[in-house]
Amino acid sequence: MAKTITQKIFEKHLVEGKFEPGKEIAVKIDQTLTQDATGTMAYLQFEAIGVSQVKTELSVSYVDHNTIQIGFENADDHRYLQSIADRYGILFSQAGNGICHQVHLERFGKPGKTLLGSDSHTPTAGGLGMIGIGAGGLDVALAMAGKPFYLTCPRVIRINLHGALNPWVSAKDVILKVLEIFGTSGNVGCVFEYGGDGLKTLSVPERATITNMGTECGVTTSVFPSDEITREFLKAQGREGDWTEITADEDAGYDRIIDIQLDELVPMAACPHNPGNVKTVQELEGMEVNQVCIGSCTNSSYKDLMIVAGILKANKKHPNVSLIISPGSRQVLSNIALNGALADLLAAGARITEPICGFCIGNSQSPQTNAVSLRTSNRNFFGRSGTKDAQVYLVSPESAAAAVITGRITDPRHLGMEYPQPQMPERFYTDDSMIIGPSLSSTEIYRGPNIGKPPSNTPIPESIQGVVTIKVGDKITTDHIIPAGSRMKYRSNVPEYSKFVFEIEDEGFAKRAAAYRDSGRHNIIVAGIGYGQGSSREHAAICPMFLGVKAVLAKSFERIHAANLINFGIIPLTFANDADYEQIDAGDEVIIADIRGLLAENKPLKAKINGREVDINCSLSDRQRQILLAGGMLGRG
Ligand code: MIC
Ligand code: SF4
Repeated sequence: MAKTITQKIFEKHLVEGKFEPGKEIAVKIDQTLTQDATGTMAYLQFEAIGVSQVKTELSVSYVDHNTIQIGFENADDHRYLQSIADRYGILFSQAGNGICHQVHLERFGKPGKTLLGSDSHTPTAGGLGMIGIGAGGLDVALAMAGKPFYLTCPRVIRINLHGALNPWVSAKDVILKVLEIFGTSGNVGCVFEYGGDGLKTLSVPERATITNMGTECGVTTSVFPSDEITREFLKAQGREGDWTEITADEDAGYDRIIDIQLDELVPMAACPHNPGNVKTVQELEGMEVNQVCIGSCTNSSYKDLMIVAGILKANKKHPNVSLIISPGSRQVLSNIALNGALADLLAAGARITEPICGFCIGNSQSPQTNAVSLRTSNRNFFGRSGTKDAQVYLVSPESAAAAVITGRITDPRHLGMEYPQPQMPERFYTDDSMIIGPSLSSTEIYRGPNIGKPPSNTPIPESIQGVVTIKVGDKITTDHIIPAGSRMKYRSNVPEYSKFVFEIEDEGFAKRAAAYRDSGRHNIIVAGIGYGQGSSREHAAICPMFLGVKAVLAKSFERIHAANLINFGIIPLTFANDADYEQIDAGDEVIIADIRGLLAENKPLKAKINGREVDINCSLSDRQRQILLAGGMLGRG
């Protein structure tokens, strides 16, 4: 039978189940990655599991998110992570070595392998022909302990790219087009698999820009074939030996096929406050711009920065624009330093940061009041820049650089200059000295005062008796649920971090929820479609759990967040009739009688909300129901 790339890789890794879309399967994980903001909790959980060494082929712990280090908390976490890596057999990529996804692509990704990462943009690795999946830290901890990863077997959507991009149009415009077609919700349980004659015009980092932002559509992952272009990239990294060819069979069947003509694409922008609000740059032309941020884990590769340097060479930034550039990795930064492009960026007026997440997660470079900020990163959620009033537009490096010069949103095709076509080095300058190998000795684990214990839940109660503590709308992101930015330094300290749950939606939430919890009532969150979009941060489940949230009743959930809720014993419920959402208000009393018994027997559920009967669903596998009944994964022992 003819097979897709997705099916081929999944089937090679199947531990339980068959490749039947919609059914739960378990797969073997070859590689894992963690980053520091999710990693401390993941390793606390890994320690609690109690194995002596990681069981994967490769596990890498990156430090790239919390590197601002105001106060002792971040540095203490880094020391903790380094000592854990040393003891348990994990490679440790130190702060300053680069953003996890970019470094992983450069140094470790291998076609045909599976990668599970405690970061939602782990699908970046799909640019190399591997299956990279984002998950909560606990799932990654389990994978490091040698356990399989459970997921719904995906439906595969083929996206054929035809022709070639015109000058000034690039990979970011391709994925923004894909976002325009698919939106940011309703794609749970799918994989985007790319094909078509246009692939031969796209390098691995360009492909990785596309797979990186597939995450914004909510798909399980995105994957490209591994071909001669993949081989060339690995060769330039000194890793040709890691190459294998992976292609889809000619007649492979897909759930849906989409065709995109690359030469018809134009510069695009995702408008505030969602990556799915796509317009053409031309439609926005002329809008004054205050800040331009280039980099993050997407569009921060050597080629991206060389194009920007080519555009800005012999130009100065507009005086009213603050220009921030965050290279994706120390490798990228070193290569542009060695070839002189860094000097061109500095001469144009760029502020170069270390290769970290930085501006992308709002823990530095927040823009001025009411700013228009153009960014090449992947998320423009409300409040994510660190200010509540910024209008963030996501664009390509070309469109970003054009605005740097003019001070206004500008279609880069209107700059009237020649499109820079940088030569790719045959061999990148590489230096892995900031990736520390483990000694596997009985290293003492360093625990600073910021590091608490991994919290766990109590088993699901007989009945739920509580209150709708908050009612929120559609597409609530994990940034709404628990902000990152300046609050992210409390990732290892759940009681402290929990004070900020729903901070940007409703400042009173945390206190109210804690008071209900302390008076013995359960907290219930009511939400619209796509609840939990965005990051993999399991704190969006752990902190509500700490505040006594027992269930979320939503029209629909996004994949990673739903899994995190289950892992921490919070029941993800959906409306049988979405219209009931309208009848519910914050403060309504909720009773779900005998929920424990009904869940155990997989029987239909009913809630009584403000005295009205509401039909609700809890569509889970047997395994998931068992986890929930135990109060989450850690409750299962
Ligand atoms: C993000 O882009 O939102 C993050 C910060 O990388 C998160 C992980 C986290 O919250 O630590 C993600 O994408 O998973
Ligand atoms: Fe870091 Fe931003 Fe990428 Fe998340 S999306 S990993 S915060 S650069």
